[in-house]
Order: sequence, then structure tokens, then C-alpha cells
Amino acid sequence: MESILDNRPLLQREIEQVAEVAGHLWQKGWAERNGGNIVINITDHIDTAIMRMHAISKPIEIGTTLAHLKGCYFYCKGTNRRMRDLARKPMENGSVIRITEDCAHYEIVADSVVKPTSELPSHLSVHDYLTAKGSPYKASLHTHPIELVAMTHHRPFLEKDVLTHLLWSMIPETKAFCPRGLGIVPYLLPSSLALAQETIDTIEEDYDVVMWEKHGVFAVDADLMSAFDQVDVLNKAAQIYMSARNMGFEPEGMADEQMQEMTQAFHLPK
Ligand code: 2HA
Ligand code: ZN
Repeated sequence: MESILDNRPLLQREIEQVAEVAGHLWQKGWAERNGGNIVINITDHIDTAIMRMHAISKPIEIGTTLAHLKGCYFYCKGTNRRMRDLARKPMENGSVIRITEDCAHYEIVADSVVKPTSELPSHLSVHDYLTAKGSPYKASLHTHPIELVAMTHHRPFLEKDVLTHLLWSMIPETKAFCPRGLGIVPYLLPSSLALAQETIDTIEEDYDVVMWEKHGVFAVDADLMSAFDQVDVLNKAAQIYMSARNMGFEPEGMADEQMQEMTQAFHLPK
């Protein structure tokens, strides 16, 4: 079967990375059933032949108008598709979409009519915000990391930056590789525009990784592997915290002076 990836090595490499990360999400136990979503802005890889391609779906409403995404292209995981299937067959479990001229609809361009993820409004709204800002970030990831989600069931952890500081203090690399910490979005209905708006507001406060209370994380970065790495590092810190609690004690955490030393040595913000 013909694919939009044929003879387009850069686009192909991008989608290979998506497949690799989808496999990691499944292996980690963060992607039960159809859990999680991936949306990648691939506009930089689009040539005139793709621009001339006819849509293979009718225009579908986004549910909001995204003025900065006119004519942009995205790879999106399909709704109800499994990450573990996407890991093997990314173009059968996701599709390439184009945002229409009115910025309020999208149409599917390739390879087959796989309707995008239910969280598309959140993902596209965030990409609209990033594009408007001139950000180099092209990837958004939503996943259900077990330990991080468990921690959001404890009210004191939902106060601003309580989890950020707790997780940073578990192992030095956490702050080095997730320097903006973990933003918190109070529980909102999955797939809703309210959730999309709260997510943007929290990213705007200067977070790359946002925790959706009792649901999962939403992360953005230059590419999907980097977004995954940030979540992986945070969840590792959460696992260390829980291992200590399971041994029956509250972990000491790195001292404030040790955190400051780290921050200076690695030239980190905050
Ligand atoms: O798409 O995880 O929140 C599956 C989800 C929705
Ligand atoms: Zn989810």
C-alpha cells in the first residue's frame, strides 16, 4: 500500500520516533486499552506534493477556532486506537490531518481515514498557542503514568509546586531534565475544551509537563522523545518516593543547599 511516508525520509524518521515512544508507553504500563494520545506538528516536513493531495475525509469540526494553525499538518493517534498497535503500525492507527482555511475544521489527508484522538481539542489548542508564541516545540503527549497519577489522589500534593519540589528532591537528575517542574490542572472532564484551556493556561505559566488530576500527564517538547523523557524522569522520582514509603519511612529528600548547588551547576531556571 502507498504511504505518505514513501520517499520522505525525514517524515518517516519522525513517525518512527512516534512508534518507538508508543512502544515505551505500552511497556511502562502507561497505555492501557486506548489510553493516551500523541499529536505531532509535521508542517516543516510538508512538500508541495502533499499540499496538493486531496483530502480523504470531509472537513471535521475541531470545536474551536485556532487562528495560528491555518494550513498546518499534524500526525495524530487515532481515536480508540491502542498505543501497542500504533507501535507496530503507526499509519494504520493514526493519520495525517490538515487544518482548513477557516481554522475551525480539519481534514484527513493520509494514509487512511483514521479519525484522530478524542483529546484533539486539547492537543491542537496547545499547538496553536505554541505556534503563536514561535516556540520550537512540535510534539504533545498525553499518557497515564501510574505513580504520578496515584500521587494526584492526595490533596496536599495538588497545591502549586508541592509535587515539583518533592519530585525534584528525590534524585538530582529530575530537576536537571525537567527544569520547569510539574504544573497541576484540577480534575476536568476528559476531552473537554475546559481541560484544553486550563492546560494552555498552565503551560503558559512556564511548565512543559502538566498533571491532569486523577487522569494523566500532558507534556510538550521539541520532539516526542524529549516530551517522553521529561515524563519518564518525573515518574521515576515518584517511584523512588513510593519505594521509600513502602519501606516504611518518609524519604529525606535532597537538602535545599544540595538543590541550589544542582541548580547553579547545571544553569537551571528558578
Ligand atoms: O485517548 O487517554 O484522555 C485516550 C485518553 C483520553
Ligand atoms: Zn487520558
